[in-house]
Amino acid sequence: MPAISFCALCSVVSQSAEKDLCVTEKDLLDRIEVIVGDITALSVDAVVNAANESLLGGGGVDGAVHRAAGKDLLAECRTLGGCPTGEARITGGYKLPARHVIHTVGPVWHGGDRREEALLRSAYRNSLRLASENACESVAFPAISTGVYAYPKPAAANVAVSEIATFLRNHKLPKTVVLCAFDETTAELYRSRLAEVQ
Ligand code: AR6
Repeated sequence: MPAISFCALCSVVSQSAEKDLCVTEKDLLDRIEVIVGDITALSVDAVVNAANESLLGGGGVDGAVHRAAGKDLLAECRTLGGCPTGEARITGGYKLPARHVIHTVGPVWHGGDRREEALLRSAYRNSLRLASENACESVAFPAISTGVYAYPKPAAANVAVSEIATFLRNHKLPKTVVLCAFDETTAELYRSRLAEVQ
């Protein structure tokens, strides 16, 4: 008979003393995957695009997503009328292997006193909500705001992992979230943040 303890994350009584986590928290960590690569190559139900408020394309991930999806993506984006920072919109994936693109707009980093963290949290949360509402079982995120928008990578990794974990605790969908880093440094930040909750 295993010792009864409290889960270190959610405080639910756990029957398993292993790593002091309850069964639910172990399942949760199995649902988050870290990879290094190009998000446009992923066969997931939805890829998240780090867009700007116009939703009409740009550089970085946004440029790569539009190039790979083809001009029909831009045509659908034109019908959306933009997207405020912290919100998200969903479109088809067109020539991408992904069925959908979830376009979200992260904050530009101004030093941290212009609600940047709240806006980045909201970008992750609203993207996950759209994925869930559209029956997406798998969704992949780039490191939103950490390129042109200059959000510090360690702080952004904390926001990503904590918002995704909170959402998955309360929702069955998406079943899997892929954190798609473009560089090993970012992947290592995700892994160490995830290890803290293990
Ligand atoms: N796959 C995965 N990650 C990528 C890829 C890729 N193909 N390309 C870049 N990254 P950024 P932001 C990483 O600048 O900071 C655009 O012009 C990159 O290394 O794409 O949110 C939009 O139109 C970085 O870690 O997005 C906006 O104007 C991360 O993705 C603005 O940039 C995000 O970098 C948005 O800036």
